[in-house]
Amino acid sequence: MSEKQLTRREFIRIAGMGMGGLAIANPIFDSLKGAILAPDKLPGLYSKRTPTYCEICFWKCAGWVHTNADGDIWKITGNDDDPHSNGRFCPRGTGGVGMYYDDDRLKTPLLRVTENGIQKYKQATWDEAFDFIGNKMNHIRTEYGSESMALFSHGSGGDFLGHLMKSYGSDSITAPSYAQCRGPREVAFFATYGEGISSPERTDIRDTKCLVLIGSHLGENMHNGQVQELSEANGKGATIITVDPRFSIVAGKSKHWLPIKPATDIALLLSWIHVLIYDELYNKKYVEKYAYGFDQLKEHVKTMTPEWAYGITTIKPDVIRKTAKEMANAAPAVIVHPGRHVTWYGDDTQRLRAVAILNALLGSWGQRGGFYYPVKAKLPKYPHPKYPKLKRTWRDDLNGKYNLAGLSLANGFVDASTPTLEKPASLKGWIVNGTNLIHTLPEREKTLAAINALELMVVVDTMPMEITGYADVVLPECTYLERYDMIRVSQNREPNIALRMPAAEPKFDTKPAWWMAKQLANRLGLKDYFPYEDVSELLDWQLKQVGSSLEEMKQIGVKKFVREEDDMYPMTGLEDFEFNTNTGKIELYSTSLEEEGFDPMPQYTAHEEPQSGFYRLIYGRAPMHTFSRTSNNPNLNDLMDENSVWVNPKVAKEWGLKNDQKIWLENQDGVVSDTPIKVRVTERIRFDSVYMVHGFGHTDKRLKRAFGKGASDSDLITRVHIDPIMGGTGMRGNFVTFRFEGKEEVAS
Ligand SMILES: Nc1nc2c(c(=O)[nH]1)N[C@H]1C(S)=C(S)[C@@H](COP(=O)(O)OP(=O)(O)OC[C@H]3O[C@@H](n4cnc5c(=O)[nH]c(N)nc54)[C@H](O)[C@@H]3O)O[C@H]1N2
Ligand SMILES: Nc1nc2c(c(=O)[nH]1)N[C@H]1C(S)=C(S)[C@@H](COP(=O)(O)OP(=O)(O)OC[C@H]3O[C@@H](n4cnc5c(=O)[nH]c(N)nc54)[C@H](O)[C@@H]3O)O[C@H]1N2
Ligand code: SF4
Ligand SMILES: [Mo]
Repeated sequence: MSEKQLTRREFIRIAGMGMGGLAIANPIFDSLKGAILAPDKLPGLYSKRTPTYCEICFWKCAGWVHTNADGDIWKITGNDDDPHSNGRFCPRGTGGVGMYYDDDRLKTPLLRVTENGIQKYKQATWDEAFDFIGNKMNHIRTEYGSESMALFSHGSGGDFLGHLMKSYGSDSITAPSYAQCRGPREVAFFATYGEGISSPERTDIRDTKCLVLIGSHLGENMHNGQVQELSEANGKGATIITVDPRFSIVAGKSKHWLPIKPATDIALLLSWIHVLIYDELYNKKYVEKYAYGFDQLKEHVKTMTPEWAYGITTIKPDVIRKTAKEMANAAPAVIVHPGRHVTWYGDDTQRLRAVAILNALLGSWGQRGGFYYPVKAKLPKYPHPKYPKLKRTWRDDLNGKYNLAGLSLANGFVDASTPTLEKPASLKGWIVNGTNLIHTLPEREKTLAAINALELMVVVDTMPMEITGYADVVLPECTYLERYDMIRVSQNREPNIALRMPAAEPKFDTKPAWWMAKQLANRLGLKDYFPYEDVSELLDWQLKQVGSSLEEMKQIGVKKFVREEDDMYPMTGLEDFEFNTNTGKIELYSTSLEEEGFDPMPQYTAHEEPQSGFYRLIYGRAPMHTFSRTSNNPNLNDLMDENSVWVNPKVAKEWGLKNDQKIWLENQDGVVSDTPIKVRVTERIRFDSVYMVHGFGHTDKRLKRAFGKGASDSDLITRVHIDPIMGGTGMRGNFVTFRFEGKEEVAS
């Protein structure tokens, strides 16, 4: 659908969305037409459009913010030249306006004070806030070394705060998007191909003939370009195979839905590998040319037949064979999708290794319809003095573990901030920017214990989220619609860049992160690292280095460059290629894992099963929300204001549960959800599991719309299974039962 085909029917759908989201509640492809809005090109309605890229999720679609004659932000639409959005925003991005208008926003800096023995926040000026932080950070530097300050950041402001941290003398910078999200995938693909997947994923979905989704619920996982390509591929007749214990929206559009017993995917993957090899369905020439360790792999999976896997996964042998054949028939235009949030059961790197191996056998890596080779524009860094030398790095806190982790671990920082009997904490202060760690990190008790031991806790946020309640100082950031950030530079088929600039003045006494970082630098004697008055000078300088300018980007928003070489699918003609692995080959047998003492080829090991009366807690996304960040957004709250817990009818009958009945969930450790949740009785979930959307169950009363609505999976993830290879937190080994009474005070 392009804006030129905007029909009356779609127009009604669009209108319908604002009135209650009916379009979005429909199955995926209908919903996509309604949900991904075509840009409105009606002339004269808006007086101005300003370029931006979206901050409602990390797909970072580029678009236009439309303001009316009074300068009020009116709506946001996609930028036609943007490869992330192709001119269409998802419902969340469209609803981004609500973030700007949310009257619950943080409005001024806040300082924790104690009055008459009671701790509370007092409104502070920016100077007071920076003086406080500056003093504390100077103290931490002298007393413990600058490496003892850490930054947790998920979002654009991290560029500036990260630069501040490095200038101050710390590389303790982390994000939950690694060890709680895609870390195992990156490590597994790196071990296999010498390259990661990164974001936006390098999956060539638009040209694929067969897409295999393993727990990857595209369509509910609303990463825009990917979902559009899925829709396009489906329209061209691509086969979709979905492996999910839940009948997800995309499962409903799939030729094969494999309702796998949770936590057994490795067995299915190994049996697929078995079938491809022993039924000689794999791409022999490709494997001979590029792969290392085929004979060992063949031996390894010898007994891992579909019959073997059936006993583990509950997927019938003939279905396993049939689906393996489907993949082979489509090869090399086939994608066994690596997913994105993959920290499930602790053996996640090995599961993703099995996915990577399967793709290698099908010859899909480096071929059209499989995985392409992405490129990125190169923007030179703005010159600044050298960062100080570090006495220790984040890796030192891991005590020699997780050497294959490419990035730092947020959970590792929590451990390093918690003093034990054996040693004091090595991290003493946190700046937390754009991440609601209370809902984001599993094992909340650990996070709280770490926070409790800190000497300084600063939170930079736009909303009074739970994490802000633990800060010594809260710094209110203006929303992405009111600020500049760094130029978006991300991988894609063609190099491209996108600009975000303010479409309106910051509301209240809020400021952008670049300004905060610069002010703090002044307090810390680091002025020279921020040698500009306004960040627009930096952006203009950078843009001019690549033949553009701020002026030009303000007009076009997105600039594409020409891909210099024709090397998007380098394995098409079996050309020579040296992979960035120890052997220079695709490693079916991983020498780097072996060197670190891990299984060089994936093994299936059984995971704990729910006790009687308990069900595995699984979770995912809803198309109209992003994690916990959007639940209070007036526009998106209007579309969906609470989550529900999906319960199989058999289970519901056993417990006497009815649709819409409010219950509490209690986990294996006796922890009860802070808030109640409505029951949804549905065949779409297996009898051994329950499902809920992550991001609800807020307990901060300052979030007027979201407070007490639905429940949080995070309340119940008190147990994690750490991936021994890279330290990710497997979060799906928790089991819940139902309780009919709970904490009433939040239920109001
Ligand atoms: N239980 C459970 N835990 C999970 C997941 C799950 O599904 N279930 N998913 C995991 C995954 S995949 C990921 S990637 C992470 C995501 O983890 P987070 O990114 O921490 O997720 P959010 O809950 O959206 O928290 C975002 C915070 O940023 C704030 N914010 C939004 N916009 C801005 C801005 O412009 N500036 C600033 N300064 N702040 C802003 C929001 O108000 C909110 O407090 O969570 C992981 N943790
Ligand atoms: N609308 C929306 N879209 C988003 C986000 C958002 O917040 N909102 N967040 C984005 C981010 S950062 C990420 S990381 C992605 C995450 O999205 P994905 O990577 O697609 O998915 P997951 O969260 O890993 O998986 C959720 C699915 O896994 C299924 N599942 C649970 N257990 C198992 C199992 O043992 N085996 C199998 N095969 N399936 C299982 C669940 O039923 C559910 O359908 O979404 C992205 N897109
Ligand atoms: S996918 Fe949606 S929420 Fe994410 S960046 Fe794009 S428009 Fe924004
Ligand atoms: Mo994620």
